[in-house]
Amino acid sequence: MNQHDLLNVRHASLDEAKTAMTDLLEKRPSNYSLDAQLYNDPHMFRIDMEEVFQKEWLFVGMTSEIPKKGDYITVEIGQNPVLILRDGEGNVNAFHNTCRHRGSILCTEHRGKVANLVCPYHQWTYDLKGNLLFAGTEMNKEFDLKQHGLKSAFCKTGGGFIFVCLGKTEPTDEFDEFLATLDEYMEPYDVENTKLAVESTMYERANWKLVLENNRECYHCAGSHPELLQTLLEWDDTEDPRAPQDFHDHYNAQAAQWDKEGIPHKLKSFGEVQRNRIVRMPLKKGTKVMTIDGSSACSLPLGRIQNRELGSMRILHLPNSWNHMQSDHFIVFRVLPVSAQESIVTTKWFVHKDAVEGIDYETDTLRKVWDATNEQDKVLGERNQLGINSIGYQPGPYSETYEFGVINFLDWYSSTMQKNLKAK
Ligand code: 3BY
Ligand code: FES
Ligand code: FE
Repeated sequence: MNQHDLLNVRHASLDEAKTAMTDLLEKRPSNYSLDAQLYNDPHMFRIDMEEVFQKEWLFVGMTSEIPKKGDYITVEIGQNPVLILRDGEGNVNAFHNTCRHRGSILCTEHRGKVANLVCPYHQWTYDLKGNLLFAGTEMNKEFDLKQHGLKSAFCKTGGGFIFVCLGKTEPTDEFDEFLATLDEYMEPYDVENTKLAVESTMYERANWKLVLENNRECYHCAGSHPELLQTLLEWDDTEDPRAPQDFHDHYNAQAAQWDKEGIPHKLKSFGEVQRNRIVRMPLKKGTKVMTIDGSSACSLPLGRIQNRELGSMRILHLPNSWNHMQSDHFIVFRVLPVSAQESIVTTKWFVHKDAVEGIDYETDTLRKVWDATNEQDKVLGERNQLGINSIGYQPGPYSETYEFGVINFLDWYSSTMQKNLKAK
């Protein structure tokens, strides 16, 4: 436990912390930020990991990152290393990245390609479906290879997005409906024919909920995001009551064109408080994508897209992802908690698979706006954490017009947590 963790231990045991968590969530006013414990206490963090990150569907990556047999990515969900692997039949499967001999991790890189999975410790060898093929010649006679396959995790895909769930059972909410909608809304982008152009990994000294809360509102945009606001309109909904007539006229003109082209755009949300949400929002008039000057970032548009002015299709998946799909590239964001006050934010930019760096696109141009924005958001999240750690912090009110996305997020967190805690 580091110094920050020790300073914030408030409960003698995990059970005591669970009772306190239930009490805090039951009593919380829904339009106020949370009690400090929920942002910094190590027991509370452990409950977040057990009840949310080890039970709910999480976004991990895109299918086009592992296009061929044997391609894999790895991810750490708290202290659970997970392996996502394409098998010989083209299926994407997830396994715990831990050997059935003495537990070493198997794949040591974040991405790669294998014929079989060979443990680096004593070379036990598994096939692409996780079956143990070979365990040397020294195991005793009763040893049964079949009993020592890799442990799998639930894995589902939709519209090129890969989700995993580490729970014992799959959550049965509206997830399949969301996946089907992703298939429909992502069709124009032809994800299978995209490639990862570049990615960034940022370590942030902030609780994962602060990272999400910050993303769920644009109240802070005017004060912090000059690059993003070159192209982004701060409304998060085509029906946003704050938006002026100008915005509605601009949206209606673009939407009419999108309808002609068969480009899905209408808001779809899933779950009572928009756990999943998809909406295509126009960008500022005269801009095409989120570059500094709003011009195209790649000479090849994605998929069947011809109209460069498709705005940005925003896809939200609680608890750990938001995304921006545009005419010539898309950007996916993934948040993974590390400790009560540490998170990792991974951002990946995708372009058409035939696009050539230096000819069709410049990586610097592609990533500039969101590199700047991520850096600004990191600072905001870290400052927020510092203030919350103070004995002077008291939960404060959210604006219902500007911060409805934050209220929705915490409502989802609170109801999911209470449901999962009760289900024990
Ligand atoms: O663009 C985003 O991903 C979010 C939405 C509003 C504020 N934030 C920048
Ligand atoms: Fe994997 Fe020994 S721990 S082969
Ligand atoms: Fe921001």
